[in-house]
Amino acid sequence: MTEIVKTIEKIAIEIYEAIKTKDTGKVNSQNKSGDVQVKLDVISDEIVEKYLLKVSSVKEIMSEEKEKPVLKSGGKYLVAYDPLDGSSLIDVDLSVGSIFGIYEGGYSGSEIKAAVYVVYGPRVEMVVARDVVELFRLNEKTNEFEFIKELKLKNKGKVLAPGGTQAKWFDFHKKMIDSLFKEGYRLRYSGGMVPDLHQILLKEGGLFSYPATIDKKEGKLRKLFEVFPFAYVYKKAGGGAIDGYKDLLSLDCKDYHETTPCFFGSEYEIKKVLETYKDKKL
Ligand code: AHM
Ligand code: MG
Repeated sequence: MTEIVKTIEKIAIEIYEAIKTKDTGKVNSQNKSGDVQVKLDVISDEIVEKYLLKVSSVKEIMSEEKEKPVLKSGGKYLVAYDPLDGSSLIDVDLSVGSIFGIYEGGYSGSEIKAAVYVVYGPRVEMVVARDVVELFRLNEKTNEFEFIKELKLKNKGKVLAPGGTQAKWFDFHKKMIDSLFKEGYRLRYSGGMVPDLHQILLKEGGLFSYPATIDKKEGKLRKLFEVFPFAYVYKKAGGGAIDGYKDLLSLDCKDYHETTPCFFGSEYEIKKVLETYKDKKL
């Protein structure tokens, strides 16, 4: 596992360099989820593949940008990753990130063994969740990631990151978000799940939601590359991660690119979501 984390450090440094120096334009293709790819999606995917396929403990890799996994010989870990999450924000110079879920045995919520994400912001930060959740920061002078602190969520936060198209929200979802704002929560939403979830984690509480909507009952965010890794991080940090009804890590995954509604937050806000959703049918 340490070998994988060390490799992700090298990947992060190279992707960050690409973000700073390469063309931020689009390519003429879509990925499996139908998203228009930017050149940096493709470049980042190539960087991750190049490094991870050399790691002896890795058995297989699966990218948000690929149709199916790439296998190698030996190893036991399956690494599912989103090489450049939030890439639609690349041209407006907002923070983006990379997300990695490390699985053993298969790709389901119960088989995730560790999660790592990297935020490319004014600073490059990496969060590693194993038994505990740890924050590291890139020292650009030495090109080393330095340990900063352990991350823990408090029982309740002050910020909300409510995703999805509001015109398509279910009424009960809208009422829940409105009532949280009436309690005094402030809006903190950039449209990149990595910086949005990073903010809530570092501010020690709050709620990120990407719900089922009238037109998309299965939400937008992908289980393997985005949802399970962040569910692992939030649960290990003492918070919760649910699909509205159930623990996200209790879900299976039948298709590599399957999506699910998702809510990540501290205990108080997750309880509110459960109370709101419990008797609602989508
Ligand atoms: P991406 O992997 O194509 O970048 O999509 C994931 C991103 C998340 O970072 C973010 O929370 C969500 O898509 C926002 O989507 P939208 O703007 O479509 O609501
Ligand atoms: Mg993504």
